[in-house]
Formats: sequence, structure tokens, C-alpha cells
Amino acid sequence: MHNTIFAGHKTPLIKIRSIFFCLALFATIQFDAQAQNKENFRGRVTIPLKHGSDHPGKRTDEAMNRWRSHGLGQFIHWGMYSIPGGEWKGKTYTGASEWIRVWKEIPNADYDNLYKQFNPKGFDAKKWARMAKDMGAGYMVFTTKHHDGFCMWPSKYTDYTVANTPYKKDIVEQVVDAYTAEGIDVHLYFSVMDWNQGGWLYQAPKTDEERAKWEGFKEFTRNQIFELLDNYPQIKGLWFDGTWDNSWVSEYEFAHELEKEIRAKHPDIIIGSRFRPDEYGNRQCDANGDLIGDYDQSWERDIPTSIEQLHGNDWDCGMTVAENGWGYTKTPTSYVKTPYELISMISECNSMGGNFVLNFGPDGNGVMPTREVNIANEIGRWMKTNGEAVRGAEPVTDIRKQGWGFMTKKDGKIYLHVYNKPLNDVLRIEFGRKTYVPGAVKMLGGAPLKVTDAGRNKRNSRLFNIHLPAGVGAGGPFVIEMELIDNTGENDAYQQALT
Ligand code: JFZ
Repeated sequence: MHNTIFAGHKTPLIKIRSIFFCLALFATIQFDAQAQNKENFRGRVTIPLKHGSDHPGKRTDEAMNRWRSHGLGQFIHWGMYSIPGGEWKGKTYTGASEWIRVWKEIPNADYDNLYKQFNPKGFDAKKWARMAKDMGAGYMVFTTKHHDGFCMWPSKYTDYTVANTPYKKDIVEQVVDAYTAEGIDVHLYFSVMDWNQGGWLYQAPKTDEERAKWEGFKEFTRNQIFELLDNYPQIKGLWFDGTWDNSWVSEYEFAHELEKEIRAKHPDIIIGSRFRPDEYGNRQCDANGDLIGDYDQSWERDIPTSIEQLHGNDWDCGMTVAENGWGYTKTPTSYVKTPYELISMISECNSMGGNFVLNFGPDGNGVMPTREVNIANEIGRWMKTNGEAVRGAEPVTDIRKQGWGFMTKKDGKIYLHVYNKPLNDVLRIEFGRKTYVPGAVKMLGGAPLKVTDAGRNKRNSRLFNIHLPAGVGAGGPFVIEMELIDNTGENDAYQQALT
């Protein structure tokens, strides 16, 4: 697999393998303790791991490049928790609505029978897919099974599925087909933790009886994952969750084997960092600090403050509309973000190379809440004009961060995503030591802009003033496109004084 998908690492890996081989030989002749530390191709000292990262650094194959280029995705949490919508017998649960089953106010048996009412007459996968397309999403993640264990597809490994609801039909199939038809890639969310399956444990099994149950659960999990891959081969990724408990964390070997099996069956598949731990119980990153899986899933409802925090890894930011809660909530109990705030997160994540994945929680009838439809419309309006600064755009790493917003780049152009418009309508761009001069500059979806040379500052950085037309930004955040002309050849020493 290294030689095909991770071709970028081919040469160093081969080199390292031979270095390791020599080291191993030497260590065997000497004594074992010598083999504890070794240097990897990044020139760091690492400890040998059997179940650590399979590919330190980014995957650079076509499937991963496509994933990275999306910039914006849609998450959908839909399941039996969408029926109560965060309320039970007139009381409101302040936790995440998809976790309502753990609330003492609702007996498990009541929750586990909600499926008997599930008949979402308002569900129309094509309508959801059109909404996502209009919003500008390149991919989506759909909950096939959340922690409650309910399967939105007719799994043959449990009765707790959509097939046994009044609705009967396969939801996952409809979602996969409708989104794929719109050209939107589908990733499937799957919770390993399963509150409905008797075999699920929080702690590693201790008794023979527990061990037998747990082995059964592992097989069940494996079967369900392969069932999803068999049923929906067009999917592009698996978004795993519910993997933090000690029971699963101690299954590093099984989980690693399972991941390899999944990749053997579906070589392009994209799997995040949440699926499996290393043999020391490290999650997301292994004991050497290398990311496990293809992208960093730990930036959930969170955005790094600088690109350095990402250590060169791919990443996604799953974001909720209210602060806490992914499933449908009749009455949000925490702050609800505005479209403006969410749009700025698209720019912010993309300026650091991450995909922003906005969550939607349809109600028990399959209908998207109006506040979320409005958000999708507002984002779509912005993306229509400015989406080219998001799709396929990359972070700008050689121009310092500027106070007015965020930057991305593509095809020799930089995009200035403006969120803090200067009161004097003059937007200053400061290039770093590697100097550029602007070529054509225009508003995305608008007219060319006048640019004047503002000289250099003490750091010798070249400065340019972009003159904004009066009233720009009244309709929301905007993006300026600037062609860059490389100017590094110019003699840039203008001030000799030492300070
Ligand atoms: C999990 C779920 O529990 C939640 O209901 C939702 O599905 C979300 C997408 O994933 O919640 C988590 C999981 C991991 C972290 C935070 C919330 N984390 O690593 O910070």
C-alpha cells in the first residue's frame, strides 16, 4: 500500500527500511535495549511501534487530494434521537440531543422503542442533496449508526434497524444515491460504541462470560462495517466515532488489522484519526506524535489558532449550529451561531488547509429545521460568489496573517477573505520577506480594484493598499482575488541602519 497510495514516501521508506534492517541486525548481535530508539526519515528519534501511524505525513493520492480540495462539507445526524428532539414529557434536556438516552428522565426501554414510531413522511434525500449542493458542499458525512445502536440501513446483524420501523426502507441507500447523483462525495459515520448491543463493554472484558460477549461484539462490528462497504461501494470514507472507551482502546491490534482489511477491500477509502489507538493507548496521534489515520479528527467544534498546531496533517472541523448537540433539537439550549459566524469559520479552516463540515439535524419526520435551511441558503449565497476561494484552495504560508481576515491561494492567485473591513476603506496587504507585487486585483463577483504601492516597512516587507469601493461589505463578508507576481529577484535592501 505504501508503494501505491503513499508514493510520496517511497524512497525515504525504503531507505529507512534498510537502515532499520541494519540497526536490527546490530541490535540483535549487541543487546536488546539498544533497539528501543531509532531515527525515522524526518530525522527524529522515534520508538518502534507495531500499531502506530501507517503513513506519517499527508497522503497525496488522488482520492485524498480530492477530499482536501472540498473545503466545505455537510454533516447530518439523523436517528431515533431526532424524534424526541431534546425533549421528553415536556422537559428539555440540556445535553446533546443525540445523547438523550443517557438522561435519567427517559427510561432506556422508552428510548429503545422509539423506532416503532419512525415513519418520516417528510424525508426526501434528493431535497437534502440539492440543499447541500446549493450550499456548496463537496462532501457529506451521514450517521449510519450513532451510539444508540440504531441502524439507518437494514443490517442483517441486528433487528434494531430501519427495516423494522413503519418506514421500512433503507435510508442510507437513499442518502448515498441522492448525494452521489449531485456529485457530492459520501462518507459514512459509524459509532463503534453501541448502547443497544449486549456485547458492548466500556472496560476491557474481565470474566470468561464478558470475553465471549466482547468477542461477539467485535465480530458484529466488523460485519457491520463490511456490510456498509458491500452495500454502498461508492462511498469515499468512513467517519468513525465512539472509540474512546478502554474496551476498544485495548483492542489496538484488532482495530489495526480491521483498518488494514478495510483498506485492502476499498484502497481509496479515507479514515480519520479516531478509529484506532496505538499499542500504548494513544489516540489520534501515536507515541511518536505521528497522526494515526488519514486526517486529524480532533478539531471537533474547534479551530486551531495557527497552522503550526496541525503539524502538517490533514484535518477536518466538524461544527454544530448550536454550541452543543448534533441531533435535531426542538429548542436549542446553547448559543446558536449566525450564518456570518459559520461562513467565517469556512474561511478560517480553509486558510489552514482544513475542511469545514457543518452539521445539520433533521427532525424525526426528515425535515430540516428552518433555521438550518436559512443557514444553508446564506452559506450557499456566499459560496456562489466566493466558493472558488474555498474549493481547491490552499493555505498561504509565506505571507503573514493579516488582521482583516484570512487568505487562501490557487493557481498563482491569492484570495483575501475580508471579515474586518478597515474603516478607511483601504485594505493593507503586507507581504513577507519573500516579496511579491500584485497583478490584477478584483472583488470576486465584482469589479477590478485600484491598488497603490505603499512602500516598505521596517521589516523590508512590501506594502500595498487596496482601495475598496464605498459600501463594499454591506451584504456580508467578501473576497478579493489578487494575482501574484513573484518579485523575489528585486534588491530589497533599502534601509541600512541597524536598530
Ligand atoms: C461524538 C459524539 O458523541 C457526538 O454525539 C457527535 O456524533 C460527534 C460528531 O462525535 O462526540 C465527540 C467525540 C469526540 C470529541 C468530542 C465530541 N472530541 O474528541 O473532542
